[in-house]
Amino acid sequence: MDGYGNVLVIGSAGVGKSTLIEKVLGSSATQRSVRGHGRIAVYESLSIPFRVIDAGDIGGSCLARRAGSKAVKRWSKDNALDGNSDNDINVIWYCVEGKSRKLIRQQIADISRATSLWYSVPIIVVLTKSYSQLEREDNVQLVWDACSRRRRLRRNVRAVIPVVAETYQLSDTTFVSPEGIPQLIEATNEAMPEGIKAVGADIAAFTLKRRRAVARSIVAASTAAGIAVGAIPIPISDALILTPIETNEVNALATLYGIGKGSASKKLLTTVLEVGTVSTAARTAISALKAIPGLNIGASALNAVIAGSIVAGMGEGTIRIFERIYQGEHTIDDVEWAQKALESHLSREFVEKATGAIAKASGSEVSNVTGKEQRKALAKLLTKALLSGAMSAEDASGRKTK
Ligand SMILES: Nc1nc2c(ncn2[C@@H]2O[C@H](COP(=O)(O)OP(=O)(O)OP(=O)(O)O)[C@@H](O)[C@H]2O)c(=O)[nH]1
Ligand SMILES: [Mg+2]
Repeated sequence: MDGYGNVLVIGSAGVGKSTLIEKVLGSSATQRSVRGHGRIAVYESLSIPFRVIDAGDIGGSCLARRAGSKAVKRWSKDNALDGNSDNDINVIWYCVEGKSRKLIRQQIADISRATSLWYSVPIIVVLTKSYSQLEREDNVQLVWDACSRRRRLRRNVRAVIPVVAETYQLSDTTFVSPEGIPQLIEATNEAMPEGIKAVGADIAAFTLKRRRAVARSIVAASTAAGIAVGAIPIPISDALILTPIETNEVNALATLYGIGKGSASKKLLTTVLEVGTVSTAARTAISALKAIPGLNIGASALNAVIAGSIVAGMGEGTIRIFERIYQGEHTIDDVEWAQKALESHLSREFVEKATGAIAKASGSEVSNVTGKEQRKALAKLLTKALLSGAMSAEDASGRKTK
């Protein structure tokens, strides 16, 4: 591909470079094997206007740095020999683990050295694994402070972005949602030289796709949480038991689609939540699901699957609403429209799909296993049935085994 910008990813072993790249480029990314220098990997995706080059751990020891920069140089040269003109590094993602302040301080000290070869290339500092929401702001400030003391970094560091590339599970029912990927794509495009920059509309279309993938992983994690809560043997008389999970789900989706915390959006969010918890639509959906005849699964599995369905249906309906607001087709003041849209989603299409999924759940793949295994199988089945469109298994599962 010609006319492409190149992003070089630098960071110590295990900071999360591969995970980050995978989530930015999506499952359609192809990895090009790089001639003669196995340690660097080059990723391309048709739907993103830049190449991503994973140089491995070149921030750490002097030796690693030398080997790494040599490999990147060789790549540039080979690329030029192949007749490609776009072999310059245009932007650097410097990855630092955002989990501990001590680590951040240490790794920031290395930025200068690790990037010295690319003297005037813009740098985006990515705080990977930024699981603690409370610390994100302080950590970003910490990085800016550290960079402001060095002239080259002051000039080159363009953005500091806390990222959670994939869902981080805290317990069966709580998790940290992915965050920061769309911001990273936008900031990267912003930092590209003028001739390479993608036009606004292209980037918007691309981040919309990435947002959708992130949204679905939020809903998938919420659904799994709903299943875990539903499996606890207390009767679900109404959907109230799911309120904390749905609140978390809706808030995470709102953040993802840039729906703020002001009073206007508060009304929208409250309304959306009411539809999913106390509304007639939610109750009717639950009774409809409970009334499916001839199910061959135990009471606790049935409760679990109903709870999961409601959370998944809510999530899918909410994504549709937030996407349309994000695209400017509606505003956050269109509360009545949102309410109707979600109610109609929960009452027709959803019940139909969920009924199919639940009937399937009484089949062997779910009823042959118990406990955690069963909950996992249920989560897989529900996200597959209830989240529309082309959601890849990777997007749905959140955690990928390596
Ligand atoms: N839940 C979660 N796990 C993450 C995230 N980022 C990284 N990890 C985990 O951290 C570990 C290391 O991540 P990698 O992406 O392999 O790190 P890397 O920088 O490519 O590591 P090397 O290739 O060895 O240098 C893996 O087990 C990842 O699953 C994240 O955002 N969320
Ligand atoms: Mg890796």
